Amino acid sequence: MINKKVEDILNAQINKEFYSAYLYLAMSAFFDEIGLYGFANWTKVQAREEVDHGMILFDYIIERDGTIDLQQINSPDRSFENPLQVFEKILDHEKYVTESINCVAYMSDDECDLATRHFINWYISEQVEEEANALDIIKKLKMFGEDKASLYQLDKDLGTRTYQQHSYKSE
Ligand code: OFO
Repeated sequence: MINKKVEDILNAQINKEFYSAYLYLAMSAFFDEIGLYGFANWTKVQAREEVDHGMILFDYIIERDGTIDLQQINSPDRSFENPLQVFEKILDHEKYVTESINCVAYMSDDECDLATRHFINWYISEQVEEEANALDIIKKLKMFGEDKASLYQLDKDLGTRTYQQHSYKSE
């Protein structure tokens, strides 16, 4: 049986992961509208990964004999202007999610829930990767400036990203 405070913070995290999926889908639609189909692909694949993040939490709560509490998902930000601004928003959002995951870790420690403390390590590592990915693309976009040929090449590169289902137990 899972501790109530830990259960609550995990349920709140499910909501944040599904919000992340909404946010990336909104970004994907924006990129599609402006004809950057590789960027649209990259953000759509990321949206699917975010759903996996939510589902892994969902399965974990059930495995611990907890209660699922699905909360309302807010509409995502849609004030997008250009690729650099979108990826700066992504980095800010992922930093926020990292803080949120850290709070789950702190809560697990406070409540002496070592199973959740162990479980959440996977998310801590995942957040390092998510922030690094966003930062990498920001650096490239800043380096290219107004160079359309480089943007075109990056769009092609981001178009090669493929979805692979994330699964906590298999990793
Ligand atoms: Fe689920 O990591 Fe991004 O938001």
